[in-house]
This record gives sequence, C-alpha cells and structure tokens, in this order.
Amino acid sequence: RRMAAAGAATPVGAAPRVGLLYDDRMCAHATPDGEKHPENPERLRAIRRKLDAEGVASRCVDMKAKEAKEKYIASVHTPNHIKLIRDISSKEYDYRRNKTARKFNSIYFNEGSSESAFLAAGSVIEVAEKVAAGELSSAIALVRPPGHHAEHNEPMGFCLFNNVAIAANYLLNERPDLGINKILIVDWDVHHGNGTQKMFYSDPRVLFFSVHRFDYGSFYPCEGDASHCFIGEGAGEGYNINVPWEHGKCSDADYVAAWDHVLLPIAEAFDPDIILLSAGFDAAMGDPLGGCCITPDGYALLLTKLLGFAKGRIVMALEGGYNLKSIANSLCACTKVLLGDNFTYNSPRMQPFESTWRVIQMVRDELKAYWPVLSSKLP
Ligand code: 6DK
Ligand code: ZN
Repeated sequence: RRMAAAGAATPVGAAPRVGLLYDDRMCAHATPDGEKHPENPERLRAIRRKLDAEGVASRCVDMKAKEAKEKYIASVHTPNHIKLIRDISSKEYDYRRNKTARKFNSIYFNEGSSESAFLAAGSVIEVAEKVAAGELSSAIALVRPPGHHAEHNEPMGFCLFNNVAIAANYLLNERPDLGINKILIVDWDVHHGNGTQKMFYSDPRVLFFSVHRFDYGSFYPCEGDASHCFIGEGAGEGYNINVPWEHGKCSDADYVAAWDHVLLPIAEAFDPDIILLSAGFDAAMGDPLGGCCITPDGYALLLTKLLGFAKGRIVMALEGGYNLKSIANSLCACTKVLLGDNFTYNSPRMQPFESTWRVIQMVRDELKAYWPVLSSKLP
C-alpha cells in the first residue's frame, strides 16, 4: 500500500485511470416549491449528458456515491451544523412552512437535501481516497450541493457541507497510511472559498489558493482579500493565498497570468502530495452569475498546468457554474485533459487586464517573505 502511494499514479505508457463519480441521488436536492434557482439538478444532468455524448464518460472509471460518515464531517463542522443538515429533510422538519432556510444566507432545502449533502461530502472522500492510494490517476466528483462557502457552523451560498475540506481532513487525519502530508487546494470557482479558507487558516499542511471576483469587497461572499491580513495565521501563515479580481470580464489570459506568476511557482515550492480542485465553472463564458469569460480551452489549459504537480494526482470536485452549456463543455474539456488526450489551446489569445498585473504584483509582494520565488521582478 505504501509503495503504491509513493509510486507514480500512472505507469509510463499506460492510459490514465480517471474516476468519474456521478450519482442521480444528488439531483434530489432542489428548491422546495420548484422555484427557479441557478443551482439546480439540471446542472449535473447536463454535464453527464455531454460526457456521454462525447464518448468521454465510458473511458472513465465509473464511481458511485457513498454517504460521508458523521465523524468525518465532524472534522470541519460543529455537531449543531451536522444535526441541522441531518434533520432538515425529515418529516418532523417542515423546511417549507417554518422557513428555516430564510434564516440562512443563500440556502434552500427540500426533502432530498440531507441525503444529497451527505452523498456530496462522501463522494469527494471516496474519489480522493482512491487517487491518494494510486488506484486512480485522477478523478472528477460531480457533486451537489456545492461546498466551498460552508463554514464550521454555517451553511451558506448554496453550500451545506464543505465537501473538499472534509475530504482533505479525511486524507490527513484518517489515512496516514496513504502518505498524504501536504495538500494543495485550488479554488477556481468565481466566488471566494470563504469556508475552505477558514478551515485551514492555521494549518500549514493545506495550502489554500483561491482566485475569484472580489470587486473591492462587493462580490459575493465579500471575502477573499489578498492583503497580509488574510494570508493565514500561526503555523499557517503564508499558506492562504487569494487572488481577488477587481472586476468581472476576466478571461483565460488573466487566469493564466495568475497561474504562471502566483500559483505555479508556489505549488512548485510547496510540492503537494495531492491537489484538490474546487472546480466551479461559474467563471466560464456565458455564466449568469460570474460575468467572466473563461473558455473550455482555458479551463483545459489551467488544468494541464496543474498536472505537473503531485504526480498528476488531482481530484476535481464540482462547485458552482450556472450556464448548462458552459459547464458541460468546460468539464468535458477538463475530463479529456485528465484522460491524457492531446490538447492544443485554440481560443483567441487575449491580453491580461492592467488591473490583473496590479493584483498579481500585490499578491506577490504580500507573500514573498514566505515564498522567496515570488521576489523576482515580473517580466
Ligand atoms: N445568489 C458558488 O457558486 C455559490 O460559489 C455562489 C453563491 C452566490 C450567492 C449569491 C447569489 C443568487 C443569484 C441568482 C439567483 C439566485 C441567487 F458554492 C458555489 F456553488 F460554488 O448570487
Ligand atoms: Zn461560485
């Protein structure tokens, strides 16, 4: 087992084994009155249909969801939080009439929410474990509800449990046998991963990197500042990295610049054992919430650049993304990258914004004391 974990995930020349987890039961979580909502079950179905139509799903290893055990969820959430999510769909709990959801920030519940939430968390654990053990080269967990906004004691922003944080703690605390000591979490959802940031704020075993729209603090969840006040604390100082865009309209070029001049140099120095990707696709072109314009090729390129670390051990967990066509196309492009298909970037080449260089320079200045590789002058 130790040998398998330490060795290359994929033998030279062999086709990568890419886990694909899709489970219809996570489509049960929906608004209680069938009210329209961007985070709806059609998102998963649209992705699945596209992966099937492109002949991509059949090339992956089919994975099924398992509910997360409470003790694993308890590594990031309070007993009260877990009880709320456990009870929320029970008969005694009238989520519609007592309007519990209204007490929360951007959350809805129905009779399927509880099971979906436990399955989403369990799914990311399931695939992360297989990738960490070397049984899969990489994996994609098509989960909902999403997770990255969920805090210790608060579901928010369409998120009930913090799926990625739970999986990270599972690997670190429950599976020392797998040899995962350092985890890089990359959050490319257009919204800041406030929940994940908080969970590992003083933990140097987990490097959290989030790139997101910030709009000077006015874009949901209005967190994710890059100043030195938000780079982690205690032993975790320097291990929390935010790249906050000043406005929407960011394109492939802006993200590639953040990769080349912030994320990749740090990832190289940190040398993670595995990468967990909070893979929202709401920075995609055409997304109704994000207002950015990443192309499917752009996502494929960003993912390709990450494959150079952690022996290619990457676990993608779906977060947001609300244009059905965009998320299906983007995820399909990413799956092909993981499967090892040849890929050349074909989208029109744009220039990064001036503001992008400003943001990147600020982030580098705030972090160079911890990551000396950032001290050099930008080209
Ligand atoms: N509410 C997420 O994509 C969630 O990061 C984003 C949550 C945004 C909440 C504020 C907001 C709307 C907008 C339109 C219609 C209804 C509600 F967690 C993820 F899912 F990944 O824009
Ligand atoms: Zn989002």
